[in-house]
Amino acid sequence: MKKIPSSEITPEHLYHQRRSFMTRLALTPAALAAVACAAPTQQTTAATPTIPPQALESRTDELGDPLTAYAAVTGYNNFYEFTTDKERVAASSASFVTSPWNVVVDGLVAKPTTFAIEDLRAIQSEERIYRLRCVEGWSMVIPWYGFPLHRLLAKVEPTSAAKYVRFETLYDPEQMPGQKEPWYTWPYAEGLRLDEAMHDLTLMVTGVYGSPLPNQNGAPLRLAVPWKYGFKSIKSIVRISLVDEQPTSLWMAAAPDEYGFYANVNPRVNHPRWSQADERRIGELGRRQTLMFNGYADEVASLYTGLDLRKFY
Ligand SMILES: Nc1nc2c(c(=O)[nH]1)N[C@H]1C(S)=C(S)[C@@H](COP(=O)(O)O)O[C@H]1N2
Ligand SMILES: [Mo]
Repeated sequence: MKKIPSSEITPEHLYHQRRSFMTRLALTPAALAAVACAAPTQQTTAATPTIPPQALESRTDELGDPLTAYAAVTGYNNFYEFTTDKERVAASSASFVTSPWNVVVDGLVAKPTTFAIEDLRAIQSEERIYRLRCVEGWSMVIPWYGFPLHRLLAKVEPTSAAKYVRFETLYDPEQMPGQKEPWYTWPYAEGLRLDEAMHDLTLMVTGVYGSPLPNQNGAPLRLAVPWKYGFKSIKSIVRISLVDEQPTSLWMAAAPDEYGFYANVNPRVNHPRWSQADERRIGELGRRQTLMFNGYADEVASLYTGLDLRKFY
């Protein structure tokens, strides 16, 4: 298999912007002007952490890999609701309002409930150092803080008809100017099979690096599914629904041939436009081999026994 140098890879958003160029041309000049003016520049107002994050950077994950620098974790982000420029997400999301915040958990459950974010923060939580592997070919090691999703699902009691979990990000184009861009189906949505959602590694994240989650990382509540590509880790969640049909994620809707429902990190199944065999760990020179299930195979491979991972990518 021929490897494509990373410099030749078109970032996913540019590619889709090109593909959707006709849609964009259909906009009126006034609408185009509004889109162009929609991304305000804000000063980042980082909350003062109790522990300086740099004091925590010397730690490692269970493979002995060092944490990615705090500056990169909070300064190089994907959050298309704000901007597709990774280095500007922090500034563009600085004034995003995340309080008050409610999360609806509904669908095929015995006890549908609307939780205030404070109720979710009260669920027994812990720090988890996870690798995040973006589908674009870079990765980070991030110390999240949060609770396994199964602790929340236990409170609402999924019925026997529930087969999947669907997650949805806030829809608020005034605050999230990216949602005015027509080439994606907003709000951002993601999904997991119920057994994936119940797995203890599946974390609902409320903090990072010893502090509450900053806006750019998906405040006040985001998902972390460490054996899947980063795009599954949906940010700023307002709804979690138990459903009986496989949810369609924003990425599946945008390009079904490129982004499947499973999105398990797999060095043997390439993206149609680039190799997934290796990755650039942010802060390191050179590239690393990508590990099957992002290094979590011992924990999760059994979820996929008998599943053709080329077909169900
Ligand atoms: N709502 C929403 N969630 C999202 C995204 C997004 O654009 N919008 N980007 C995803 C992608 S592609 C990645 S790699 C991770 C990045 O998380 P981080 O910025 O906290 O590292 O967030 C994921 N969650
Ligand atoms: Mo990503």
